[in-house]
Amino acid sequence: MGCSASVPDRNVGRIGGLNPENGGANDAKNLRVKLVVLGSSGVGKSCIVLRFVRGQFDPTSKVTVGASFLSQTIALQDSTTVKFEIWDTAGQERYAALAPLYYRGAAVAIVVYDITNPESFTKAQYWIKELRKHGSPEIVMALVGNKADLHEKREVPVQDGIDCAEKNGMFFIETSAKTADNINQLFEEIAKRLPRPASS
Ligand SMILES: Nc1nc2c(ncn2[C@@H]2O[C@H](COP(=O)(O)OP(=O)(O)OP(=O)(O)O)[C@@H](O)[C@H]2O)c(=O)[nH]1
Ligand SMILES: [Mg+2]
Repeated sequence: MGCSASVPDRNVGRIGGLNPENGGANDAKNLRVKLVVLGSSGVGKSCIVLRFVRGQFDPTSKVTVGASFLSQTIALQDSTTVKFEIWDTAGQERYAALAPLYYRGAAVAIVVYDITNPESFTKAQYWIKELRKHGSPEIVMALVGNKADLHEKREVPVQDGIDCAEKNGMFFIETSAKTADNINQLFEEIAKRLPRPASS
């Protein structure tokens, strides 16, 4: 795997990947996690977040400037609640230098590409490398192939996504923010994979 992530040194009070300094959990039943969404411009990051948080799809979604913040809480079957504090980053190249501000200290990273756009898949691999080098060592990472509704225009085979995720110890899923396919599943699977604080 060769993960050479550097460890942020502000780890005091840290519980697994949940960093209280960044709004992490401090209660075994009510988790609060910082989540960052990364990927090329136009892959559908904002639409995925909007679908998850508001249940809506915006076909005229505007490019994100800097980053936007939204939060959403879900309840799991074991009665744990997870509050996702979501940083939806801007994919345009001019904002690339800002990304560390958002992924630093994040407990979860969702790396998104568009299944109709191979360049976005290449860029996703760049973000994965970046996260492994500079993200938290315990970060939970998901690789998401979005726009799965456009299957007739598919250019990135499902297997390529599966292989890339497996190689990097990530969870993989294809989604459609347009049809809502697998959007809730994405966040539920992430929630299940979060390190839990030991109950005292
Ligand atoms: N067909 C289809 N279109 C989608 C889907 N998700 C997003 N889109 C469209 O793709 C375009 C870009 O979506 P955004 O969510 O704004 O993209 P983004 O990744 O946030 O882009 P930046 O903010 O520039 O980084 C919009 O026109 C959306 O309507 C999807 O699942 N299927
Ligand atoms: Mg956006």
